[in-house]
Amino acid sequence: MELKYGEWMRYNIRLIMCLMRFIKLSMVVFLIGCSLRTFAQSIPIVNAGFEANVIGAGTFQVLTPAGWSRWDPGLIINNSANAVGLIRPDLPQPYFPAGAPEGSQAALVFLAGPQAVEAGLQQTLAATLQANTRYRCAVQVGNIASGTSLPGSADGGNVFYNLEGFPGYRIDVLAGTNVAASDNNSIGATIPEGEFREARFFFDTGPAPAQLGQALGIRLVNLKHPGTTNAPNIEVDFDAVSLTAGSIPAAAQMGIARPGEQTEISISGTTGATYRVEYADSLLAASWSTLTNVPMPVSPQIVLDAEPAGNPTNRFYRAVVE
Ligand SMILES: [Ca+2]
Ligand SMILES: [Ca+2]
Repeated sequence: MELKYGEWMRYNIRLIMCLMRFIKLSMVVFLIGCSLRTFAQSIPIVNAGFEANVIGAGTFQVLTPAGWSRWDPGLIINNSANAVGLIRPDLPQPYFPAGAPEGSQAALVFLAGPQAVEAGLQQTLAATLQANTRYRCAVQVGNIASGTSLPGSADGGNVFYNLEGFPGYRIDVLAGTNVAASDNNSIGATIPEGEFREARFFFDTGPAPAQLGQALGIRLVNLKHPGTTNAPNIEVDFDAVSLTAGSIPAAAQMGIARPGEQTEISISGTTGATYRVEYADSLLAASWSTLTNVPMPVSPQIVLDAEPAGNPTNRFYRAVVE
């Protein structure tokens, strides 16, 4: 299952709770409860930040990072044209001018050979798939920029690489040998050359998932989408891999009152979750504004909204699980 953010919104908007008309303001207020994400516990991942094998400052090395193994269905990794390894962009260099997003190092999957076959890294975790659980996965994905290698790198240094373009990535969460959920390059086109961006997605399990009790796993893939001579689409980099598990939060239950010049909104939800209260002047608004984030140590919680500027005739509220 793959859900992009916009799809989460459509999927999770579940109920319109309340409609009240305030004669004084000629203001119609709607409340909507919806859920997007949940609080959660972190699942241990060995060497999740690729810092365990310390390599020379500013260099890259060809190796299989500790705790990880190769994902190589086409048997193309030869430690030359196609390789996995580490990069340490902690000196001035063109590859990632801002360095690694976590620690000093990131993983690399370099596929410069002619084979149109994916490859990458994977790890089987100690944790197993549970029922009635929301799993959330987040990974920093890097689009390396062209540059010349520093001395001490696997190639000896002073070698120029044309790394323009981006070959695409996929992140799989595994349950046994099955893929439970994936992010198939959803942000690939948005990562600038020389930068990282966080890819994240979630999935829920039902009361009796087919892979119940089987080991979870993470797979980080370079899709090897073909490029051009000028932009050959060679390398994807990964860092800060995380997977969390938590209860599936309930949609917010909302109520409303108008005791004075402020609108009083009550929110009931899952204890431990945080709900983001948003508003808009139209239910069809392209974007909603954040009123406040509401932690839920106990339920319900009350938030206030002052009389809106500009005297709008309608205001809609919704609560989203943060
Ligand atoms: Ca790192
Ligand atoms: Ca690139």
